Amino acid sequence: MASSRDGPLARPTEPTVKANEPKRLSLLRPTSPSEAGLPGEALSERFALALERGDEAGARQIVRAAASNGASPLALAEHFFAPAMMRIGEAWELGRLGIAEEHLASRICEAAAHELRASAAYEPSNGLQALVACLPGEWHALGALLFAELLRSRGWETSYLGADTPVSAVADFAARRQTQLVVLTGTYAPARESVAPAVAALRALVEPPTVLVGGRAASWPESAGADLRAGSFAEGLRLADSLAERLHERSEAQSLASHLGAIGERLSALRRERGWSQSELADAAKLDRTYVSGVERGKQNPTIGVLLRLATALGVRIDKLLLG
Ligand code: B12
Repeated sequence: MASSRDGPLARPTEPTVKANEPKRLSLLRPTSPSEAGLPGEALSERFALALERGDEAGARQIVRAAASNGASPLALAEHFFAPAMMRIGEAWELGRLGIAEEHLASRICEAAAHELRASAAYEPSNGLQALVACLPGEWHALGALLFAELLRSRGWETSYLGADTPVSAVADFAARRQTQLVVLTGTYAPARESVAPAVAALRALVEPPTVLVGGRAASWPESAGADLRAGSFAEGLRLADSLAERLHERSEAQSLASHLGAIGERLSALRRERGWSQSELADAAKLDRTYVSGVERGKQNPTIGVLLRLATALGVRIDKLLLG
């Protein structure tokens, strides 16, 4: 897959702001030549300020502007959302912001995450199902929400179940949706105790999904039993991308094997109808008998030329072998 989609934060151009728009939108205008020269950085700074001020419309517009001007969803998650929330946490620890402001900032982030969809970097569906949920007892949901959006941007059909999701609900949902990838996230240390039971419940399913533990939980010793672990969004996406590739390769191989098997069965049936042995058919088609045997067992991938010779020898059209 193209690597350019994860490139460094694109430099978005400033969105147009009309003179009569409300004052909060003045956040979008460059305020100094250095900001004008580095609009990506300027916008991320303004996003953090909008969160501190509780300005949802401003925050959403900044993300939308950056996304529609070329910033990838991954770059926005890493350079806008994560550092801005880190700043909110620091301001809260210093007593500069209260719990209410921190809650508001989290909620605005959740709303602004939907603006990532303005990015042209969203890929069409890859036909694979993913599920993202926070471990039981885990209320830090923003990383999970953003990662769910990042998976969507990569074509995964993604269900986001949110904070504090019971293990049984995750397993049940994954089974019903035939989910190929389950992502469990954790930040708060007490959620550690749920990792092993969650992984075990998912492993016990008839078709067990791949389990990725993400966020701070990736470094917890309790997460060692998961199939995949990723501490950063970039690493998580890299693992999800390569899983998607493996799953597609596997399903292509399965599909080829089933086509070859069906062609072999048709060939064998037509030969028997004529009362021929494999050697007789091989002689008529000027092929080796062991090769004909391999085609009948679906073990050979015959060329169109070989199929034509077999069809001609049997006195049928080639589509009789290909389609029945
Ligand atoms: C916002 C916030 C909350 C909000 C969360 C709201 C929400 N909807 O998410 C609320 C108010 C619920 C909350 C509650 C609490 N919080 Co709090 N919270 C924060 C804060 C300020 C920001 C977290 C955040 O959203 N970051 C944005 C995300 C995107 O970034 P990130 O978490 O750094 O994640 C990075 C990577 O881990 C990774 N990543 C994250 N998720 C995922 C997922 C996947 C799949 C992948 C691949 C990667 C990935 O990518 C990110 C970028 O690199 C942090 C401060 C901080 N310094 O982190 C404290 C912080 C996380 N909270 C903390 C604490 C202690 C609490 C409370 C106990 C407070 C209390 N006394 O009640 C409760 C616990 C609630 C619970 N049971 O879970 C501690 C955690 C300590 C610990 N390790 O246990 C922190 C670090 C604050 C501190 N310095 O003490 N909190």
